[in-house]
Formats: sequence, structure tokens, C-alpha cells
Amino acid sequence: MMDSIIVIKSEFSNLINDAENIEILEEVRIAALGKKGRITSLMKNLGQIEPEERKLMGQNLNILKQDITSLLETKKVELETASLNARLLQERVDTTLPSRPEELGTIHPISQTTDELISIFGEMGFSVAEGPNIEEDWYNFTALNIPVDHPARQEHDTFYINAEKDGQRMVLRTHTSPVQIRTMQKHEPPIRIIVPGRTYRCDHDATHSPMFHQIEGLVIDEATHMGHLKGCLIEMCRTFFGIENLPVRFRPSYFPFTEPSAEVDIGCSFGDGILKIGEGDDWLEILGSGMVNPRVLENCGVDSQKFQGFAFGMGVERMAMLKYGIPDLRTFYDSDMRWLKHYGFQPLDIPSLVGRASL
Ligand code: 2NL
Repeated sequence: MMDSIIVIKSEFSNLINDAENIEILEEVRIAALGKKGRITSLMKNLGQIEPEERKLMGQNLNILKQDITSLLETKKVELETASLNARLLQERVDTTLPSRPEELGTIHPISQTTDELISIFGEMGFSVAEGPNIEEDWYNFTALNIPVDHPARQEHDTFYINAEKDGQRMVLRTHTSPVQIRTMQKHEPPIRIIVPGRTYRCDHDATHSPMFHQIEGLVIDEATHMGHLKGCLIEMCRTFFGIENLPVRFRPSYFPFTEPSAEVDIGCSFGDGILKIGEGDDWLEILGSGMVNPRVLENCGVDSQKFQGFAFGMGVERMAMLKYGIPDLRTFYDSDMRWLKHYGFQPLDIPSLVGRASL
């Protein structure tokens, strides 16, 4: 019996010694000390041996169990340390490696141009107002003195929505003016806001997109007059295009919501089919404007005997195309990465404002 204990000890010692990993070591433990393990079985069988041998045998088996347990424990720590060291070696971070190249996006010319115009008007004391893209007919047309039979109200110009509010069909706003109407209803003059945003018209060809962007402006106060309109828009044109003496011309026009109305042109040349802004004796239309029609003021609950003001509107795509030489309107909405790389901007790059004394 004692012989077999010595053999068992040496067998398991060798197995423990040779175990290459934790899994093999666990198998060895089960073979020795598991429920049906060799040492466990011997201990279970103690009762069947002669009482005079049993005591000594019991003591020796206990010592064997302790020895094997302690060998297993030592080997386990050794294997765990080795495997941790191997992992640490393998997963070591090489901080000298160059970083992987990251594709950086750019600011879309529409966002850039909108931000530039907001900055320019912001300096003049305007705040930004926004409103819903889906509008009630009253805010988009009626309040603006656009008659029921006006061509703009026709199905082929306006997207009518399959929804009604107070018996009125809803529309996708055809201009950002409804936001000015809402502002006048809500706030007492003085008002000085610009309204950038998406607008929609049922029109799609080389020079029209069913969705496009506008910036409109509205100033209402007790003594606002045409001189303020002219000064404000001349300043905006010259700052936006970065040309100090840019010729700006006001040409009589008509809008139902303004009286009098004026279209604003800037000086340019078209020689050899190439457009140059700020030189030559041609003119280029860039925005519409006028003194707010008193009917519109009254529609919004503003006392037209006490208050008057001016308004204007421009297309952001058109302003961007003229300033940045983008030839085709449709490319704005293609999400073509090469186009965005070429025409896009880096954050905080607002060229028309760089170098101005006040910034
Ligand atoms: C254009 C012309 C314009 C307005 C927009 C406006 C808004 C209110 C009252 C009066 Cl609430 N007017 N907006 C006025 C004149 C012209 O836009 O050609 N836009 C691209």
C-alpha cells in the first residue's frame, strides 16, 4: 500500500510538472482529487482495510492529498503568470506607429454661405428666427397678401400636403416668410430678424430644385424707411462678396407683400461668357426687397399707423454659386464626396469676414 502511495505521488508530480496549460492542469487535478479521482477513491476505500493499517494509511493519504494540492496550486500560479506575460507581450501597444488616416468631412457650401450671411446680419444687430417647414395656407399666402388666384398658389408651384388644420390645406412653405408672420404675431416691434431655412416649390430643372434654401430678413420699427433698407442691403452685398465699392442698384419691382418693392442688382461683367462680380457695366439680380405692405402688418396685428419696416429675401444656392463659382445647382444635393472635398469648407473658415476690423 505504501509503495502505491509513493508511485501515485511521483506519477501525479510528473503530470503536474508537465502540464502545459491551465486546462491540462485541471484534468490532472480531477484525475487525482476529483470525485472519482485516484486519491479520493483510496480515501473512500480506507474503511475496507485492516484497522491496524488504517490509521497509518489514513495519515499517509492525507499527506499525499496535501502534497498534490500544494503542487497543483504552485503550478497553477506559475501557468497563470506565464499566460499573462505572454498576453502582455502580444498586446503591447507600439506608440511609435503613425496614426491611421481619418477621412475628415467638410462644411457644405449651403451651410457655409448661410453662416456667412448670419454673421454679416448678426453684426448689424439681427437675430435668427426659425419655424416649421410644413405650414398653414394662411401663414404661407393669405397673411402675406397673396390673393387666392395668385399663380404661386397653383398646384404646379406649391406642394400641398394631405393634411388639414381648421379646414385649411397644409403646404410645404414656398418661402421662409411665414416665420416672419409668426414673429410679428408674437412679438411687439422693434423687430430685427433674419430667417434662414429650407423652402419648397414644385419645380425641377437645371436651375430649380424642389427643395432649396432661403434667407429672408425683416425689420419693423417706428421710423424705419427705405434708406435703412438700402444701407443694410448695400452693406450686406459688399461684405458678402468682399468688394468694398461693389456697385449695388435698386430696381423697381412688385411683390404682393411689399410696397414699394425693389429688386437688388450688383455690378458685373459677362465678357467671354465669364462672370466677374464688381467690374464692368452689366447687372446681376441677387435679391428681392421692399417696404412691408401695411396690409401684411395689419394681418399680423401690428399697428400700421405706428410701425413700418422693410423686408428682403434671397436664395442661398444662388449666393453660394456666385461667390464660390459653383456652376450647376443640381450638384448641391448629390452628396458626391469629390464635390464636397472640392467645394466644402473647413470649420471656422469664414472668408468674407476675415480681415474685417470688427472681427
Ligand atoms: C425674393 C424676394 C422677398 C420678402 C421677400 C417679406 C416677408 C414679410 C413681409 C414682407 Cl413677412 N416681405 N419678404 C419681401 C421682399 C422680397 O423675397 O426674390 N426672394 C428670393
